[in-house]
Amino acid sequence: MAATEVAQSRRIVTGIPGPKSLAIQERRRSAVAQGVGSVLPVYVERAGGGIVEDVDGNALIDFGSGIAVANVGNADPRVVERAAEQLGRFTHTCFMVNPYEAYVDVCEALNRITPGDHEKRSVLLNSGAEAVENAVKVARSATGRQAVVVFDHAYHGRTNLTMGLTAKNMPYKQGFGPFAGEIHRMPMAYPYRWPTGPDRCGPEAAAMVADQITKQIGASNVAAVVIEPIQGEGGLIEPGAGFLPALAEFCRSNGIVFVADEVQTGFARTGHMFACEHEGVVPDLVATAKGIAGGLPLAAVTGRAELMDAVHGGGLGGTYGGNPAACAAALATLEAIGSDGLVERAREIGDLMLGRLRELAARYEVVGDVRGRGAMVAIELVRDGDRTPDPEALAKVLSYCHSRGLVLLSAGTYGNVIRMLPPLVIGDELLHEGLDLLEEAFAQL
Ligand code: PLZ
Repeated sequence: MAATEVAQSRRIVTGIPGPKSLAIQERRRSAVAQGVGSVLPVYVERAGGGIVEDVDGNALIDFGSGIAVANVGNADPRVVERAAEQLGRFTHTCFMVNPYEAYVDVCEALNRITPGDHEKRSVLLNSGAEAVENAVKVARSATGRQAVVVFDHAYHGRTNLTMGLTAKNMPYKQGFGPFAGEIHRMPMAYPYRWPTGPDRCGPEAAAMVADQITKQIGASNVAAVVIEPIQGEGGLIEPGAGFLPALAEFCRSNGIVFVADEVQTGFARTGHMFACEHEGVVPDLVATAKGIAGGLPLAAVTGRAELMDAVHGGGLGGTYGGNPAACAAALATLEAIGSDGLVERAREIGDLMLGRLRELAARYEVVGDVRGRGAMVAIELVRDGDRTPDPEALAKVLSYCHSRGLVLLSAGTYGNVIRMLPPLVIGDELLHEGLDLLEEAFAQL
């Protein structure tokens, strides 16, 4: 059965996880390193549209997209066909040995669709972490400077450099140091938790950051400022209005490379092709991955030609970067985003979800904040009538939803944010049904 034929309805026929999943889970215990977690250990048989089907015949509603990857849906037939055609011709030659056209096609497409109409270049890689790490390499090489500025609540990956860039210790960093030097962390413009309120958050945070960079590091020592235009793992934090433009301007006037980590926000997810567009920010370098290739591993750094081309020949690369099947999948994915109108669809999804979540917030005090853009939305759970994070309530809500067949993710430095990232091809009925389950979960609390 092709993924397009996956029936678009929830179906629960066993306990969650069911007996077949539990049997695999048992084998997993003695085969897979236990450091690797799984949010909802039902083992997948097929997936398509807004549904993930497991080996026991359960059909779950997908509010995760494999962490913002399956934006065009799982196993989209156009993506599958294009990748399969490529696999049938050759699987790998290494672009650094014998290059191929699809790599160039993907770079041309990225150069065209990323913000700004300046001359650009791209390099293709395998993962989001690798993209962020290469953006830092480019920035350091082009500026001759070393310092990198990142933010509270940031997530940039699990390699040594990107662990250092990431804010949260558990589970990402604990015991894995020492970390790379010259990484400087700044306050984040977090509207819900800004002491003087959300309206003053953006400008005040920008002024603080500019002051701290100047006083503590020296602006002329900073190679790059790296930021997620909406923080994902850190709790889906949309920076206070004006923060990103002010930061970009500070970078411009100090010769600092402004790097947007669009790994989670990219490719129509937020109702723009890239989240930076929301405030008209044009980054010098953009790191992308996840949604770029419909589920195949691919990542990229795209940016100003003079920065990208400052790196010496042979300075960038990797054996698998820009694998031909992943490139073919990316080309089909980018076409699908356009022809299916997924940027607009992401906005519709956001309107529908935010509307219902605000109703929820009005009824339940535990819902402290509702936020997000497009199909990247979240609620932050708090207790005691103030903003004390409530990770226990989150655990209960997630467990209720998981057991009834809704794939739902958590996030947040304090583990108290429920994050929703449905595939952009999900239908309204499934969205409503998923939100009904969420509502039930709050009623049960
Ligand atoms: N930058 C903004 O969101 C990956 C990580 C899940 P990789 N986010 C999901 C986990 O626990 O490992 C991410 C991101 C942002 C970089 C990355 C890293 O992307 O493809 O996982 O390396």
